Amino acid sequence: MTEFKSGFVALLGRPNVGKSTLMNRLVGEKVAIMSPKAQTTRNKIQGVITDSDAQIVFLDTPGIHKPKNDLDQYMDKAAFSSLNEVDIAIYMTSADDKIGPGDRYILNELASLKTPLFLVINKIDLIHPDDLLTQILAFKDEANFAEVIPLSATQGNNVEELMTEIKSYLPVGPKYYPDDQLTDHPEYFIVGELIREKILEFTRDEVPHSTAVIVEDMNTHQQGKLVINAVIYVDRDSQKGIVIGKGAAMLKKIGIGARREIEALLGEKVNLKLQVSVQRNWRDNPLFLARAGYNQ
Ligand code: GDP
Ligand code: MG
Ligand code: K
Repeated sequence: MTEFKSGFVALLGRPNVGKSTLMNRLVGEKVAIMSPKAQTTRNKIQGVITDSDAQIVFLDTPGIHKPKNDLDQYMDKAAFSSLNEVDIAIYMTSADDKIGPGDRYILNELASLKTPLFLVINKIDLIHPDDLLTQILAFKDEANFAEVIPLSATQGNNVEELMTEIKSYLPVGPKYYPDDQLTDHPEYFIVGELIREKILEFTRDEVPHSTAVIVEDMNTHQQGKLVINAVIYVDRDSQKGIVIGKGAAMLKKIGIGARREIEALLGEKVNLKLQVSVQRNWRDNPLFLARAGYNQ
């Protein structure tokens, strides 16, 4: 019997190389939610795969995959250094894109990582195999890749191979997320993120970074609606005031916006019940972070 493995995988790459498509294929539609908004400084979970022998948590690392022409934005050292804390970093490109200065810059930055770096060349269905070889050779000189995996996220070619390679690099480890949250109810975390995204969208700058959302339960139905209880945690009383708003107007707005997205995600009517609670310095509280599903 092999030991259970688990770990964190950062998925990097320029827009449109197919990161979301790959996530959808690997994890399933429900879990691979992409936010159109710029994210906070925290790593954002893109998806979690739990099977009988491993749990893989895919993270999106904001601040790295910025548009090519915006080289200054790549200089986000904090984002790069967070890559030292993951188990595998994957740099994804598209087979029909030539290697460019943006790729070179980012790969040069990644060179100092201790983390194993995979190159995933997506969209191989779009090119001739000979051109794939040219691509691989062009990239190979730019970094010391632990693995190079060409695949097609839409067709599914070689996606299993990627999974096998990821697993072979993961350490033996625990399930970070309990089964009931991620196999039966992968929605818990994602629903929390959808609520947090609405807070991000509607409140002032200081608030979103101080906010965590924990979905307490989403098991019962009342009057044909799924009842979801969630708690929004903030650092300070003043932030609680902002999130609730005058006459609870802000909380209502957050609730309505989030409910729409949750209903679209789950495909059913939802009664979303939100509470706001002050939890001072929650970012320094490992138990709280684990419960909220954040790894830092
Ligand atoms: P992201 O910005 O990196 O998340 O990219 P998306 O997943 O949104 O994909 C961008 C576009 O590329 C979409 O139109 C996808 O359908 C397409 N795409 C993704 N993977 C493949 C692939 O393997 N082959 C082809 N032909 N198109 C793909
Ligand atoms: Mg995407
Ligand atoms: K959350």
